[in-house]
Amino acid sequence: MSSRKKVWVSRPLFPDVLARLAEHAEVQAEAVERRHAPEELRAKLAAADGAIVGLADRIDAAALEGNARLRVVANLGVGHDNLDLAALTRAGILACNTPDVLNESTADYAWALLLAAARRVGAAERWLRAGHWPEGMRFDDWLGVDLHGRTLGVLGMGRIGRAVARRAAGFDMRVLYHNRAPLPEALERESGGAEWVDKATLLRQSDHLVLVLPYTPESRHAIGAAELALMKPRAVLVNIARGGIVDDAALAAALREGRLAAAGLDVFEGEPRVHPDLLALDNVVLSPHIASASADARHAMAELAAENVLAALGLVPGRPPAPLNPAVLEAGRRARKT
Ligand code: 8YV
Repeated sequence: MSSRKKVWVSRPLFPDVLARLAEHAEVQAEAVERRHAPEELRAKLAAADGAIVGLADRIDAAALEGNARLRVVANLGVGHDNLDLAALTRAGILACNTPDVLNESTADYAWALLLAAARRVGAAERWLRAGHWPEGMRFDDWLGVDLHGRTLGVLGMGRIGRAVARRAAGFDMRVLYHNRAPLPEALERESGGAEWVDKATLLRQSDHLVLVLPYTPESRHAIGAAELALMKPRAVLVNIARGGIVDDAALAAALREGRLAAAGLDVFEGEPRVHPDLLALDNVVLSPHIASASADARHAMAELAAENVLAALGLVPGRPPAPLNPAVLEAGRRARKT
């Protein structure tokens, strides 16, 4: 039997990253993208020392039941609502994510969605492809809403939120944000001169609102009917954070009834399913959770996940770069000393 550590990779990954893992470990990488049934997930995790998983893999107490082998789970993402950190910590398993390497690309994409939704790019393209242009177009057709000179709101001013805010300077926009606590002044200055306001003020004053907050039980439906009712009727809402932060049915109703100009959504409650009411609307731009999907960002995320696993298993020197439950590392160190 091989004494090499085993690493399971739950999704197809870049060949050079798999080769890097294979220099140090026996790699079992899934060749096809698919969902793993709970029983299969448990079996794969039980047979590995380390795992690289995607957001669709829910790693909770049930997935870890009876697992005596696994030492590290590295998420392919900065968000980690698919990982039950308490269960992983109880089991002495390190959890890691991929922060920072995706900040700029994800912020770029927030602006892509905002611009596309505000200026109706998706609907206009569908109309053109359907051959309607030769039928005639009025001077006052396809009127969108401006970004420049308006107020950008950012709900969730973490690293990605700040990267979104920084870009507002190019559009001469005022930036408001809401977080549990205001940022230090220097960070506000670096983030487009962003000003902290309470959530209701953010909703009332933003011409365009970008959601960049993590998904937690508290942030579920942070934007529902009541919050949408506070927003300006010509506002555009962008969600690049997580499905479930927005009540999709309430949003669809607001968009349908003209209580909001448009929305750009990259994430959905219960994705890959998309609420049928959203699919029926023209004033919403929809994309399949691709905000971090630039070639460079996705590659850097995969590399970081691999380094997390290799370091956690002691196959390369140094600490894992992005631990989520570092108490597990400390406990491991104590155990080795005794
Ligand atoms: C996904 C993300 O990881 O990092 C996150 O939290 O949501 C994304 O970057 C990516 O879409 C792969 O599923």
